[in-house]
Amino acid sequence: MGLIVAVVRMFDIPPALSFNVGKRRFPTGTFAGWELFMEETYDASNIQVLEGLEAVRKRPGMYLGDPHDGSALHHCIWEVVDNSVDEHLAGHTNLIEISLHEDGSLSVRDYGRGIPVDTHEEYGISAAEVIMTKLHAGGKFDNSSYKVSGGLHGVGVSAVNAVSEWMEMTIHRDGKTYFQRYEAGVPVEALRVTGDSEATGTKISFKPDRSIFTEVVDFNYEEVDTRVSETAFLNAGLKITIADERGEEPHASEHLYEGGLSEYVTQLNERREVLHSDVIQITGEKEIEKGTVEVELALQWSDAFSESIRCYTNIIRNKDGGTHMSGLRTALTSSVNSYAKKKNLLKGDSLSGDDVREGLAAVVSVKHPDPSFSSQTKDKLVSSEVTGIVQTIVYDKLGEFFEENPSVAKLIVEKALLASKAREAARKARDLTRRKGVLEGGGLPGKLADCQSRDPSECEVYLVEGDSAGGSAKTGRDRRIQAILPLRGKILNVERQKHNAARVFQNQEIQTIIRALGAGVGNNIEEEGAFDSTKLRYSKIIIMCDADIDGAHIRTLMLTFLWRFMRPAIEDGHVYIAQPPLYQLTKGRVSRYVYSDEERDEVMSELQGGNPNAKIGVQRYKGLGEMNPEQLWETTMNPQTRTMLKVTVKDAEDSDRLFEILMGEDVPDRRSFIETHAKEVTNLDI
Ligand code: 0RA
Repeated sequence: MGLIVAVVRMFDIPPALSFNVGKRRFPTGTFAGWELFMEETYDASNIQVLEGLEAVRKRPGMYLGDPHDGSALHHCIWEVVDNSVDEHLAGHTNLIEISLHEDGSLSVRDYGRGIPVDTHEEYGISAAEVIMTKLHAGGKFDNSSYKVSGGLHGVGVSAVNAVSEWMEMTIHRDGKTYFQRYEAGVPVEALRVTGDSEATGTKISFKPDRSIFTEVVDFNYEEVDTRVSETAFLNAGLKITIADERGEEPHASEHLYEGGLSEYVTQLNERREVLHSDVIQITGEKEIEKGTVEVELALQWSDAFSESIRCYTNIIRNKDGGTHMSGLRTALTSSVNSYAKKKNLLKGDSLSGDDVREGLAAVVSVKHPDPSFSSQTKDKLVSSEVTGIVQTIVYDKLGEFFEENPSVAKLIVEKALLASKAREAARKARDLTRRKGVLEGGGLPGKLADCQSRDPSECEVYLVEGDSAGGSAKTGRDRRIQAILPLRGKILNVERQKHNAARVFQNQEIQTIIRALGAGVGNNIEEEGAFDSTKLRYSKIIIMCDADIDGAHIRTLMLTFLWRFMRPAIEDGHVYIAQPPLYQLTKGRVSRYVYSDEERDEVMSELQGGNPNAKIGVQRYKGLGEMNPEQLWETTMNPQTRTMLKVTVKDAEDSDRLFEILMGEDVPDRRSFIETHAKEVTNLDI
C-alpha cells in the first residue's frame, strides 16, 4: 500500500548471469537401461529463440522490472495471469485459479480453450512451445479483437519462462492433456500427450530462479491479492481465486465482482461518508480507424479531501493517468460548471477543476485497439484521440445524469463551492503568514542547530522528537553536515485541518519546519511561495522518532504534513526515517546493537556461541533520550554505518487515501490502527 520505504543500502549487483545455450535433447525412450535422446540440430530460428531468452536472463530489469525489490518477481505473475484474462475477455473462461505453492512456485489455471498445440509452420515446433519460448510470440495467434489485456511490458510468458528455474505447462484441449516442462526457459522434452481430458484450459506453473531474484524471493500474498482484486473489478463476472499454500496456516481468497467498476468505486469510498448513495456509471464508445474505443466509468463523491481517480487502458493500470484522465477532468469541470450556471448556483467565479474533484472517487477504463503509452511501463496513456472521446462521452452523459438527478447535482455543486471557499481561505492564511515574514526571510528558527556547510547536497537535517533526544543529537552529530531541529511533542494533525488551513500556518512547530527547510510551502506550484525542492537547504530530511507507538504516531504526523504541504520533498526522494536500535546486547566487553526482535534473537545465539547459560546483557531502548550522544551517533546518525529508510511514493493516490484513513477525523480506532500496523509503519509500508 501507499508509501513504501526502501532500505538505503547498496545492493550487491549479481555478476552477469551466464546462460547455457545447450542443445535440446528430447527423451525418446529407453534401451537396455540407457535413456535415449534425440539431440537437436540448430537452425537459425532456434538460436534466435534462445538468444532472446538469454537476453531476458541477462537483463531481467529491461523486460520485467527491478529484480531486486520484488517488482520483477510479481510482474512474472501478471504476465502469466494476463494471458488467462485475455482468454476471459475473448469469452472463454470465467474462472482463473492462482496457487502459491510451498516450494516457492506458483500456478495459474484457467478454463479457456487451451493454448493451441498444433505445429507452428515457421518454427516446426508446437505453437504452445513458441508462445513459451519466443519473446512477443503471443500476438502471432491473435485475431485483432482478441488481445485486449496484456502484460506490463507485453513481453509475454516466455520472459517469465526465461527467468524461471522451471516452468510447466499443462494444456487440456481436444479431449487430451498435453504437458511440457522447461528449465531456465529451455524445453527439457517435447510437448507430449499425458492422457485424455474432458476439461479445457491451461495451467502454467513456474518457479522463479533464485539466481536471478536474489533479494526478494517470496511472492507477497497481500500484493497478489490487491492486484487480483483490481483485475476482478475491471472484469465484472470473472472469478479469480488465490490459494496460498505456504506457511503454517494456508489462506485463500476469492474475487468476483458482478458490479464491476461501480463496486470498485464503492470499495474506494469504503471508509468515507458518500455524498450520494448510488455510484454514477457512464459507458460509451467511438469508432476510430483501427477499431472501437470503449469507455467505461464509475464515479462517486464523498466528504474526502483528496481525489482518487484510477485509470486503466486495456485492463492495465496507468498510474500517471494520461489522455483518458485529462478528458475526464476537462469534462467534469465543464459539466459541473455549466449545470451550476444554468441553475444559478454560482455566485462568483467558475469552479476550478480542483474544487470540482475534491472528494471524487472515480475509475475510468478504456479499451483501445492500439494504444500508445509514454513508456515501457505503460504508466501513462498518450493516445491523443482518447482525450476528446472521453471528454465528449463524460460531458454528455454526466449532463444527462445531472438533469435527471437534480438533488444529487446540487449536492455536488455545493461541495465544490465549499472546496473553493476553503481553498481561497487557505491561500489568504498562507499569504498573511508569509507577509509577516514568518515563513521565509525571517531568519532561521532559534531551535535549529544548523550545520556549517552551505552545500545542500551534503547537508542533512534531523527532525527530532523531543528536546532531550534533540540535545543528544546536537552533541553527537557531525556538525559540519548535520543540522538538528528538535520538535516538541506532537505536531499538528494537518489532515484534520483540511478546511481550516489558517491553523496550519499559525502552528509554531510547522512554521519552524518551514523556515528551517527554506523551500516554501504548499503543493500548488502555480502559487507564489509554493514548496520547491530545489531550494531545500538540506538534501536529506531525516525524521528521527522513538521506536515505540508514540514515535510511530509522531512520524506519521510529520509525514502527513510533508505529504500535504511539501509533497515534492517526498516525491523527489529527500525524506528519510532514522532507524534507532531496539536493543543493546553485551557480553563482557563485546557490545552489539540490534534493530529488530529477530535480529536480537540471532545475535543472542551468536553471542552465546552454543552455551545457553552464557551471560548476555540485554538493554532495551525505549526512547532516543535513553541513549547518550556517542551511542546515538554510533547507532543511528553516523552516515558510514547507519541504516535509514527512504520514503518513496509508489502510488500517490494510495498514499492520499492512507493519510486520510490514518489521520482523518472519523477514525475512532486510529490508535489501535497504528498499533496493529506498527510493524508496517516501522518498515514503512504504511
Ligand atoms: C493463442 C490462441 C488461442 C488461445 C491462446 C493463445 C491461449 C493462451 C493462453 C495462455 C494461458 N491461457 C491461455 N489460453 C488460451 C486460441 C486458440 C483457439 O482458437 O482455439
